[in-house]
Amino acid sequence: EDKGSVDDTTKLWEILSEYQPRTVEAIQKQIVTHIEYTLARSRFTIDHHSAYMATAYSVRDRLLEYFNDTQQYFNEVFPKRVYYLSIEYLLGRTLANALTSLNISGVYRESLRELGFVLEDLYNQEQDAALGNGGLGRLAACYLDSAAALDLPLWGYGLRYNYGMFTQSIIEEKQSEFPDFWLSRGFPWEIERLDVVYAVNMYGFVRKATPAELEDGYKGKFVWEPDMEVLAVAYDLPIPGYKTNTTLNLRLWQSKPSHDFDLMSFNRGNYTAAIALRQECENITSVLYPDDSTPQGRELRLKQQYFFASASLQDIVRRYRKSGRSLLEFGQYNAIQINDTHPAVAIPELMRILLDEEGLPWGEAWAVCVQTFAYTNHTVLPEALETWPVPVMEKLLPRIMQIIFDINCTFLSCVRKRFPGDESRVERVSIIAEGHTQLVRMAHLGIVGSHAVNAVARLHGEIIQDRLFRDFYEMFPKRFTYVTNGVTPRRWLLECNPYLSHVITDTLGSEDWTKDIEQLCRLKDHATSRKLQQQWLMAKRLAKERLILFLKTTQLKDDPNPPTLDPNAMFVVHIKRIHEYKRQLMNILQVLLRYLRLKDYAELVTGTESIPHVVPRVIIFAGKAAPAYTRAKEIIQLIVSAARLINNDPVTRNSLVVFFVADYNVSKAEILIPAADISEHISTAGMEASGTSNMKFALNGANIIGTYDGANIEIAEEVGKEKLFMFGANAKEVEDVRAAYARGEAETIPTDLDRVISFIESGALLSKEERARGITGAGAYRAICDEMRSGTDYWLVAHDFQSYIKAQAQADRAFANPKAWTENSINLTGGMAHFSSDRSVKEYADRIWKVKPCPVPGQTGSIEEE
Ligand code: 8GP
Repeated sequence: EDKGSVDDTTKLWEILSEYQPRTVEAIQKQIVTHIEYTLARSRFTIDHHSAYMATAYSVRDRLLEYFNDTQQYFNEVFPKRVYYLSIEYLLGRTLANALTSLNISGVYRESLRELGFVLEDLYNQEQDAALGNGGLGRLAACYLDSAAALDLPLWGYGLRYNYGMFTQSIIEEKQSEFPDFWLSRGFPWEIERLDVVYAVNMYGFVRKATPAELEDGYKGKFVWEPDMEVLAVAYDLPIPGYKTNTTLNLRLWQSKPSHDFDLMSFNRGNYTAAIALRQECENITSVLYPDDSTPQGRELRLKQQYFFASASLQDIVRRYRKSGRSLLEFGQYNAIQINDTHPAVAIPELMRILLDEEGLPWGEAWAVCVQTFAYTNHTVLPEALETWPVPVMEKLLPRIMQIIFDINCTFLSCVRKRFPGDESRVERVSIIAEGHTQLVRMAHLGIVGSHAVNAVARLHGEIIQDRLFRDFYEMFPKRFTYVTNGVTPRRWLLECNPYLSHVITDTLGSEDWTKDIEQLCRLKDHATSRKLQQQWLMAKRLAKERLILFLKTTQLKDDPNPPTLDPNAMFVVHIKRIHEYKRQLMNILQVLLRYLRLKDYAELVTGTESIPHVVPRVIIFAGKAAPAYTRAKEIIQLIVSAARLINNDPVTRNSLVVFFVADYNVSKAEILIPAADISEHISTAGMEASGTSNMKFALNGANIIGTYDGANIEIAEEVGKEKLFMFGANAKEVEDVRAAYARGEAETIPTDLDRVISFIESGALLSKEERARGITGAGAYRAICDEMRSGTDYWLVAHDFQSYIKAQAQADRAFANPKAWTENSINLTGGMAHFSSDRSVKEYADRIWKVKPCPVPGQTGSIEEE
């Protein structure tokens, strides 16, 4: 390695180990320096965005001080390390988070104030990093935060997509998708590592190694002769630990062509072919989950996954090898967590490296793999149980396919030994599904190649053991476990809800709860205190006012006749991906019933300003539908058109307001969650693996209307189920009901539901434009109405409807008593310690990864300053 030409590095070290001062004056100078030298702006061209960028660069400088120390310390101590491989990271914004972690928000606020900027205004200049889709990606982000706070030697690996999750707009009451080019205004937090580059092989063929090659030092038996080579370039994102010196790394790979497009061919006039190759390489990290409805799209996804797995594994192995330790001990020093099946191809990739590049015998290489890997399943829905056609894999990754066949062969011979004559079992568990086209089952590969397979909540654990992976559970009972998800209390309470955080700190006498979450339990001792209740109500009110302001300046900006938004109303929030199993449909149908009932009631009490004895509600939906998911898009349209009808009805508008907030993302969640009185987690039982927003809401003192599903069950146990509004069929009952439906035993739909469906069928929700086009009746909602009327709807909306209405009515009654409501709310927050991601990550570290914290010793300019 080139160590540079300096002989005496004393001076260099001296300066390097100095931390930049944290006085207001010093920070101001750093910010201004970035304005002038990094951004090349003059004092006449400083706008909010450049002030944000310069501030971000100056904060990044400080992050790098910790980052460098941390990485150096890990290299010296060489602890067992964890690598978290995830195709998604929903990070959200960074500035507030970094300032909170480093404990320097105050001094930055002051520095900026004197420069003429309000820190909070700059927060809004930052675009969300939405390199993910939903729960799985946000969980990965929470786990990074906790791992850093707990001083665990962990790195995340992911992909640096050029386009994040699509931007959602509502046009003519429908979802439209636009590309989310999140990098367009620059991303100041990352470090481009043009020197950390790996070549990833694709296509071509495999042949036996020749005697000459073996003599020459080639260690493997086979040689992969690729037809294409793609380069993976590293981009590092420092992940600061809250109030600790540890700053971890999230390394994201970007694809790049390995030879600049063929100049010769270009000069000969093959312009398109030359550029096409370049494009093909760059496409690999251009979007998250490329459309897989075409064979090319499916191949691109597999390419993306292998690119990700190979670059990460090469990097991990190289780091380990530098220590000079034996590869046989690799699993004692490295744990790799596979977040769902997307990175599962990492298992045969590690085998490839160990066999072909390191020359390990099969048995030893396999033992290393199983010791190293662990796999998390995040859903029982088919999207997490990926399969790849063997011909596609064979063409793209010939050596990997060969290794998978070998893994399967060895595995199946174990199965046959354990269960002689049980060929149907062999067929069920095989990594290769037989059929017209053979398929590689990535979940099976994940289970066979890992020492631990975990679910994300207790019920989900039972379901994967008893149903989804039952045969595997019978073979490897010890491998299966669950770790109930958690959320980081830093982003999801301390940062997003400064009002409530102040009240909590004030009540508990210190801010220790932000790190030692068990402290929150002590809130329960004060739940009946009048003083606390008043402060608690005030905090909720402030959060609601912040949300109202947000709605007024966005959603309602151009509305000539906006509905009045009363902070005393009950705010009900339903935010998550739009999916049939999450049953936003059931909610909007319930809202329409409420509307119809209000109209009935208003007829009886005409002449009054607002309808007496009714708890006014503001109901907010948000979430994105997958672009190809027609039914989910119809549900959005139904919500938006219902909102239009309801919000414009002068009779009900003081008692009921409905919003669909477009383009849901992490930073919108940070405004919505603190303002909620109630949140909806109403999935068909057995379908929501865990849910994590339920935890975020309860942490912010919002109640839950929920089914006996995922983590709702454990939350109910923790806080007492009488404190929540639980309803509906449980997972076992759902199975029984579905079995009855399958036998042809349809249910009669409840009268209330029938009323709502008839209302939709009457054409009440049609827009002016739709009417003008001659559309009548249910219009776009025909299929939804028919399904509801069938009496056999798969998601049990009709079946659960009545008990859902009852739960809603209970909530109305409870909200009418503010004292009891607030006491309950305090107890909810007080009961959430168990759902901190600090607890979850500790469980992973102790039970699955077997790693210990590796706290980085303090330096000057420490975190303690504020
Ligand atoms: C989600 C689950 O739906 C949710 O219940 C759970 O809380 C979360 O993962 C974290 O564990 N699953 C996904 O986001 C998911 O399966 N995404 C698909 C793209 C695979």
